[in-house]
Amino acid sequence: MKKAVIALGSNVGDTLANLKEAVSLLEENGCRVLKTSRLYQTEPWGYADQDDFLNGAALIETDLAPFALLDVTQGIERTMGRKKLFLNGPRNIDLDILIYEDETVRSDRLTIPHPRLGERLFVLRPLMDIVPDMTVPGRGTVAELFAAYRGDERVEETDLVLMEP
Ligand code: PH2
Ligand code: MG
Ligand code: MG
Repeated sequence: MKKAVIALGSNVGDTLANLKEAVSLLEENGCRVLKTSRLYQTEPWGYADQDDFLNGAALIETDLAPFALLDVTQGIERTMGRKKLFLNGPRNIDLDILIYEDETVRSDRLTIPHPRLGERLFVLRPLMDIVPDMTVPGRGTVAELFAAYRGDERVEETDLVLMEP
C-alpha cells in the first residue's frame, strides 16, 4: 500500500455535498481515506470573478500507481459531471494529486509533487491539518513550506468536515 495526498476543491453547486461525494467515490475506487482536513472557505486564486471555493485535503492509502490514481480522480470528476469552463475557472469538483509517497512524476498528464503546492495557502492550510511532517520530495516538509509561505490569500476555517472523526 502507498500513501498519497489529494486536494479537493469546489465552488459550484452544493460545495460540501460535492466534496463528500468525491470522498465516497475515492473509497469506492481503490482508495482508503485515512484522514481528512477541516474545510476552508478560500478566495478564488487565478481568476477573481467567481465564488469562493471550499477546499480540503485527504490522506489516502492505495495500491494504485500514480497514473492509475489519476485515472480514478479524473473518472470521478467525469462521473460528477464536471464542466471545466476554462483554466482556473469555476468547477463543481476538482481533485488534484499533491503527493505520492516519495515519488516524483513529470509528464504532460501529471506532475507530482504538485508544482504549485508551496505557493497556495488554499492547499498548504488543509495539508497542515493532516500531514504537517510529511516530506514533499525535493522541497522539505509541509510545515516548512507553510512557514515559508509569504502570500496573502484569504483562507477562512469553517466548522465543516468531510468525515466524522
Ligand atoms: N482551484 C483552481 C483555481 N483557483 N482557487 C481556490 N481558492 N481554490 C481552488 O481549489 C482553486 C482556485 C484550479 O484548480
Ligand atoms: Mg486544481
Ligand atoms: Mg485539477
